[in-house]
Amino acid sequence: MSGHRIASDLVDQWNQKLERSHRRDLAGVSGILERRGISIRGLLDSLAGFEVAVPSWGFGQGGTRFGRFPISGEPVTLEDKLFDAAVVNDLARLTPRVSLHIPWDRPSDARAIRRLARSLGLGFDAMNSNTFQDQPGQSCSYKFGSLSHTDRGVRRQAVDHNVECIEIGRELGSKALTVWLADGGSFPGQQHLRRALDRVIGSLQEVYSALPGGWRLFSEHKPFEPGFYSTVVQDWGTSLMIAQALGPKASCLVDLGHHLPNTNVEQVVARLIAANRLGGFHFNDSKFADDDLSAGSIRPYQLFLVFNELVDAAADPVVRKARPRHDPSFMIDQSHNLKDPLEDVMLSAIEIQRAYCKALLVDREALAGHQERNDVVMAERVLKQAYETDVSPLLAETRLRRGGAIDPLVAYRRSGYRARVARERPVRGGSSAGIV
Ligand SMILES: [Mn+2]
Repeated sequence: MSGHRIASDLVDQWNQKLERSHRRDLAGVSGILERRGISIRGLLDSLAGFEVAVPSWGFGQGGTRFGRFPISGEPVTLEDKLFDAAVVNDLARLTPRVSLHIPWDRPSDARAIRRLARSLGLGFDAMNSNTFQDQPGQSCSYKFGSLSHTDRGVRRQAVDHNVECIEIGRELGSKALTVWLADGGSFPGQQHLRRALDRVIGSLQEVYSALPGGWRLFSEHKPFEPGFYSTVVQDWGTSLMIAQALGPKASCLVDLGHHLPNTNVEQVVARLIAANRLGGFHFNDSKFADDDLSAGSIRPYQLFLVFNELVDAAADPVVRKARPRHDPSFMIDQSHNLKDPLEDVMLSAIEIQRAYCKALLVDREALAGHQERNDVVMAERVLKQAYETDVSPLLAETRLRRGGAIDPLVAYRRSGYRARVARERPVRGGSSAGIV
């Protein structure tokens, strides 16, 4: 276990060097926004309440199915991952919760892990089950499915695993379970399309009945891979059918990369809000399919438009009155071969916060008026004006007020953290990190 943190007095020293230019930049954007009638104080208050959860599996170097190129100092244990998560949160002050994956992160002593996390200023977000890989010693194989399997024994094993994830999560203080299934087929005729879904719903009803009070179950869809012909939970429509069949504690999780090319993801989000079943997000970005690239790296405008729907819904009295309460969870789910994972998670969280901040700048009254009058150009201009505003100084100010770094990337690199943990953590093998 590598118990390093970045000393707060070092962060203060680096902040002092940057503070004068930061103040000038903040005054610049504040002037622009005040002329538009936007309250800087209100904006900073909204930003202060915004958080994103980080994935425990995002701190190791990811891979593709062709290979993995480990970097030095990768976390080996769950404790290592928590220390890495603490560094990200200490610098960016945006990611105080970690989303765990079972069995990759099964704690040997859940109470000790919870204590360690608390001492690092961290808590736990949704638990993620795994029935897409066979684990050593398990009696049944998931080769032909898990919760949808034709064999009752396989379904039983997959249900028991999900219930175990809930039990571990309860000990850690988590409040949600995310279920993503690799179940599906690669050839026509392999699977009865309707019965496969019936079996998934039946199995999930058993998992649902094991949810403690205050817990939520997120159903995550994905159009293809590993099944290349039919996936059982392939889109938001099927995911919504599942959530509605289960009950009010079940809702849909939107992984931004889990859509076919050119899908209007912000409209999917709007539909799930309308059905009052938007449970949360897995943020990432993609060019072609489920590429798991850094959030905001390929389609930042799409990310902004997703947040535009969320900010709009948060202010809508109809949505506010809905029960269960509209309160989506924000989580990062990404990994790849090239970047330092710690830097990638930190910068991605900031890109997500940036999209949220820009969505807060949208003049909703003006937009509604242009929509009513069918003034296409002016309506688009309202969105573009918000999107094109450089909000970086506002994000830096939010970090600074919470005790973080004005420039977290430079602070991280100057800290020498990666080199320090590289000396202490053994090099991991080349196996795939596994990304869902
Ligand atoms: Mn995901």
